[in-house]
Amino acid sequence: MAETIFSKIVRKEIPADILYEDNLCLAFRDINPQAPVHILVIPKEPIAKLSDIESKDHALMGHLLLTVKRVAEQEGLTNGYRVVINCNHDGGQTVDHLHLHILGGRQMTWPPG
Ligand code: DGP
Repeated sequence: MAETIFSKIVRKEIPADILYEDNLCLAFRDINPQAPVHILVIPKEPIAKLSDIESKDHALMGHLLLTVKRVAEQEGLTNGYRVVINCNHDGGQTVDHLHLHILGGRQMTWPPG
């Protein structure tokens, strides 16, 4: 897949406000926050989008969700939060490196735009 800005963040070639890191993933604050707390959780492996994951990725996907829970707790989102994965063009995805948005710190509304 084509290189994205998120691969550069993984390699620490550009700065990001990193909140959690392990051998599989990274969590950092979104540069354009849509809520008081807006964090992105990404796999270090550059999977482009959700529709590209395969059976071999099932443990990684579970790890990403457990990381969402860990980081949300770390951020004190005890009242809840929203997790969003935008997939491909119609999903509103703008960076072609799989990422989970954690949005919190305010009441979310439904339906999303
Ligand atoms: P999406 O629309 O789901 O592809 O979301 C991409 C998000 O990535 C968007 O909310 C803004 C964020 N973003 C884009 N470039 C950067 C960057 O260089 N640093 C950080 N921290 N976030 C970025």
